[in-house]
Amino acid sequence: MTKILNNINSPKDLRHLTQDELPQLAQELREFIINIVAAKEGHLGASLGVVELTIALHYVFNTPHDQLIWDVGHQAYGHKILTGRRDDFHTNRQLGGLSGFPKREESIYDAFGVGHASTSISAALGMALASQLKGDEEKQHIAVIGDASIAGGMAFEGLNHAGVTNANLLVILNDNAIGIDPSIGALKQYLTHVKKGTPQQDNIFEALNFDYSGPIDGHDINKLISELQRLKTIKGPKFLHVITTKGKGLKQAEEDQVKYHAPGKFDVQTGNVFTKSDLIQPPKYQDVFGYTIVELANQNKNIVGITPAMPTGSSLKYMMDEIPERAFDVGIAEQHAVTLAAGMATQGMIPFCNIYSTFLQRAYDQVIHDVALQKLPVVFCLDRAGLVGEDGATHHGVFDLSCLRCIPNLIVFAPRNEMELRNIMYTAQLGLQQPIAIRYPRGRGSNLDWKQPFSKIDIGIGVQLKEGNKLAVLSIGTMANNAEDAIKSCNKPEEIAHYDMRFVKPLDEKLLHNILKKYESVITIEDGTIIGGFGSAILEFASANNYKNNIKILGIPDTFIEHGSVLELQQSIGLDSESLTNYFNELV
Ligand SMILES: Cc1ncc(C[n+]2csc(CCOP(=O)(O)OP(=O)(O)O)c2C)c(N)n1
Repeated sequence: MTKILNNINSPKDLRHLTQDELPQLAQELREFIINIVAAKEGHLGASLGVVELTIALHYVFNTPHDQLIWDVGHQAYGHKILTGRRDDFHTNRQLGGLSGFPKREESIYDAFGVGHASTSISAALGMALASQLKGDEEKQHIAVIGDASIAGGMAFEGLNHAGVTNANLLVILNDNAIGIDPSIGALKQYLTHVKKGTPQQDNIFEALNFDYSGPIDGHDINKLISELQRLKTIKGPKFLHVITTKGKGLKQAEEDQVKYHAPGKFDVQTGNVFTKSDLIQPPKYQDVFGYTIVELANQNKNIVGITPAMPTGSSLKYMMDEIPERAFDVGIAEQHAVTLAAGMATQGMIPFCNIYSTFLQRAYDQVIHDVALQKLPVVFCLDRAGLVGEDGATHHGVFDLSCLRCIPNLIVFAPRNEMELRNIMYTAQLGLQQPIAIRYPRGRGSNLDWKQPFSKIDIGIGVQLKEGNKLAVLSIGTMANNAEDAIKSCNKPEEIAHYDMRFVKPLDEKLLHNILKKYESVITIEDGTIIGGFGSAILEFASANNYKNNIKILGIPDTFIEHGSVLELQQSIGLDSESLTNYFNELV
């Protein structure tokens, strides 16, 4: 039997199908997604859950003229495949291939670039108001947002504004009761009541002036189509509540929704994930954080843990399981997470606020205004710092060092290995009088023997890792490993000294004076932006102290880095150890 999907090269082709053919197409689309994600990795459960919704939306609406915005965008694989990217989809998330998220540059069907949550309503409303200003009353603007993302602050801000406009906006709530981990909060409880048909309060969305309909079964294509057709004729802000199952169509993905959010490679026939043995591998940094906070919190009753919607990803889950009363998942609410931590710190608690580096960007003013300005001792643990690989430009944690370095009162530290992460966490809860940001990368360290007894780290003190007489390499964080490997492979390793400065702020000034007096040539290496980052700090120090050394800064150039493996991306900007070796060889 020829596949319907093979003939769908754009939504136009889709609109030529009869409604009866659509369930078959849904089946094929699911299989297509499963086959490719099984082999190539990526996000799975969210896209499987919206297969019918995706087909119905492109069937009913006149995309790309009508604007379809996916919140977060990790659920948009079906959308990509139906909008002319089927044959390229096997390149998803690879270097030079399709992005794992909607991206305006990639397709005219990707109305808005996404990756971070809770943006879709504001963006769609902006488009709808623009259409109105241009006198276009017919154009449709649709935001599809999940139940976890709609609880994010900006989504509420968008709803609040939309409700007092008559913009042609349709918000579709894709309610599967789960984000990456189960959704949390009073709104989730409310939605659960609505689903059971026992609304205890007035309808929240009606109260905000939306024309509310639902909840409807998001896997019933015919129902979806007739409801979307009806909504298309209604003016003003509309809200459709759709119930779906994350992972729909793959048994394991429905049953273990957390694991199958992004399962890695799996067996298409059985659905089972291929497991890599953890026994012989060093731990992931996130697990070092997770185990260590439990260990510390068991000894120190003032420690609390906070995560905005990433219990599994951050491994705060270990503390949530073991000490639930002191570990908080606050939902996709980075701003709230930071100010909540600030509030707790005023009362003598020691909050460990774990946020992915890229998502901390959402809470920048809270770090400045609510934490640093008041010198509150919040411990920020910033996971996924540096290049994160396949998630790409929306997710690289490369701005943190430069963004945080300019904030008074804030200590900025980057561990070069697992022990350093443990020890700085230990140090941070001993009674710091100011906030600290600890940024560490995605993935595994290199140390099997990481669980050593704690020892205190002196704030603002760097270390010399290797002696040398001609060139000084100053690294920060896990770039120490690249530098170390690079030096070993150099023609004259004995001429290169290596320092792990550890603290971007405060700088180890005594050590820096020694370095700048001894070495004419200095290279700084960081996996953060060159502009304003660690190397900049060294240059500023040298300039302020009238040193005339030859200082070269290696780091992330002034451009957004796309997706690919971390090694490939490092190679593309000369931060891998081989490129570093070549660079060092030219200087010694
Ligand atoms: C600002 C921000 N914080 C955290 C994340 C990480 N994240 C990606 S998807 C996701 C869950 C989204 O769940 P939901 O909105 O219910 O959408 P669904 O997966 O059901 O489509 C989270 C927390 C993010 N992308 N952006």
